[in-house]
Amino acid sequence: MKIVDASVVVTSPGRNFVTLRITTDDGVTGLGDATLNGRELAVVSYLRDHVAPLLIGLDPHKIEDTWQSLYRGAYWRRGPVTMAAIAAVDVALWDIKAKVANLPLYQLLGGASRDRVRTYGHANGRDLPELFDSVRERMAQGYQSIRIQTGVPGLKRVYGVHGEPEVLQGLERADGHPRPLVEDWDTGAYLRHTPSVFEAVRNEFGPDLPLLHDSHHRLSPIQAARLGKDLEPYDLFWLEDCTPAENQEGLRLVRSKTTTPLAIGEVFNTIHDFRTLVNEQLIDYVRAAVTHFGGVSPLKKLFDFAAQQQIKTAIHGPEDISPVGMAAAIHMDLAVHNFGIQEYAGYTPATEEVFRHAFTFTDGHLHPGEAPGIGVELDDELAAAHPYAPAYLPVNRLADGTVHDW
Ligand code: KDG
Ligand code: MG
Repeated sequence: MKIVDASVVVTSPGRNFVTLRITTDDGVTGLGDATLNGRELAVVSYLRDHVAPLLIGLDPHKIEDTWQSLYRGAYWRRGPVTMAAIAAVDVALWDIKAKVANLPLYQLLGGASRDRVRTYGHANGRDLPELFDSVRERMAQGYQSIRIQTGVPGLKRVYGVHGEPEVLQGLERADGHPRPLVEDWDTGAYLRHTPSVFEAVRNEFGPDLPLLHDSHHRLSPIQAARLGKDLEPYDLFWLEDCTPAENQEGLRLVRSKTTTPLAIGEVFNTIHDFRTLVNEQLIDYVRAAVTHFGGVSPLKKLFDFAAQQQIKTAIHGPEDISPVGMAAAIHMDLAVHNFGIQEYAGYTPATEEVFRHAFTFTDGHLHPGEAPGIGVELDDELAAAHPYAPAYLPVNRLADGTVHDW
């Protein structure tokens, strides 16, 4: 069996998605997600110009060898563009291998370790009444664990609250060029406000509902330690990305001051980024995405490494991971022993039409389905009806104009 084609499809059914399709001489196809939010076309070029020509003629079954040759052979290792491109190849090859075996991917990863995959959904509101409505809406959709994000008094636009669709569509074009939206930030106001939000949510929804929160890389270690301590009475499932994720050693201070569980790693690309965090057991959940970590093959190695320190998995699953990347994640979730939770933001109806998938969402739980492979098909005609649209994530500025981590 040989690879005869590797082509890239870019589609934007509400947001941009980049998909690699690998085809074999037997006519078997495999899909891989290569979406890198806000930098999509860099990965398209990496795949089209540099990777696709190398794949033609290779045996699609040689997944590990292909992965190693793309990772080591380029010499320039790591980084989100490289690892998203390698991830797309890896997942497409796993898709092909599982289709040829006539098995859903999870069967090749060791088989099911559970019946279904627990998820969490996103609730947000500018104020408490809006937040409570959002929590009720998520619960009505079946979610049994909920991420809480709110506005902060005095700030106009805050991460996780004001909606990504605006970010995509509301690009400022004063001089004809797209510009990222600017959000504002005040760490003191955030630290003073956030514990009162969780107190109110606990009073409204009781002690049992698992609650999560994402600080989105905005705090220094001492600030993160304070927030973790202040949130302890509200029994969070986790506090996510409390400090900029690359500051691994900073987590020692946070960890020594709080028992609030910590989750980190959605912007990490390789197992090396987790080394100190895992070896010193400084976190409780690894958040890497199949799509940005080089695919299923390296993520399985990370999960096995994390398991030695009783650290659980929590694959990144925002709207900007395509249904292809999500499907691969759900197969891993079903199979690995140290599964923790899966983030699932859901998709727009237009996205569901372009990407038809076997995975299902019922009572707050996902299941990958029993279709051979990862269980996703891409409709090329519908994809072409949604052309690429330039998009940026926002930037964050303090009151005096200083750029802050977003
Ligand atoms: O593209 C950026 C998003 O993926 C990120 O902001 C989402 O932090 C995120 C999360 O936890 O889902
Ligand atoms: Mg996050």
